[in-house]
Amino acid sequence: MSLSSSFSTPCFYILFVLCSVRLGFKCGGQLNTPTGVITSPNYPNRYPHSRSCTWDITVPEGRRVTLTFSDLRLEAPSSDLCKSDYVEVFDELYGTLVSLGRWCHNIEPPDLRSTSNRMVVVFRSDATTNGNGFSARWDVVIPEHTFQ
Ligand SMILES: [Ca+2]
Repeated sequence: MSLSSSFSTPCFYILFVLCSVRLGFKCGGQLNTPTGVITSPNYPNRYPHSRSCTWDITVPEGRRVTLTFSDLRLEAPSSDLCKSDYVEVFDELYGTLVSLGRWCHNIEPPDLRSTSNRMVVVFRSDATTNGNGFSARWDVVIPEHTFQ
């Protein structure tokens, strides 16, 4: 049996999906719990190449999201632009996602806070060189001031 024909069997496909999950090829997702931890695939071991993960955190209307990094060790960039491997965090402002910043190498982001009830975290790695990745915790908070 050739590799291509064995790959097309349902059994092989299920094994492929299970292995992909186990090896951290699947990442990101919709998150709606009040608190939790986001890590790069395979953390604290080295993350795989060519990954793109998006975590979309949504908390109840009127609440805010804080994000606190406890570790960040990504590939050192060749320039200061974080183009190879990076973590980028977005806030939703009037229905549009606005970047709060992009971080790479070992520069840990400051504690971040959304202005809405949604925060989006994106992790990207390119095809060469990796690191141990990152770990960050999000929490739901009640804003001190409400203008209603
Ligand atoms: Ca890389």
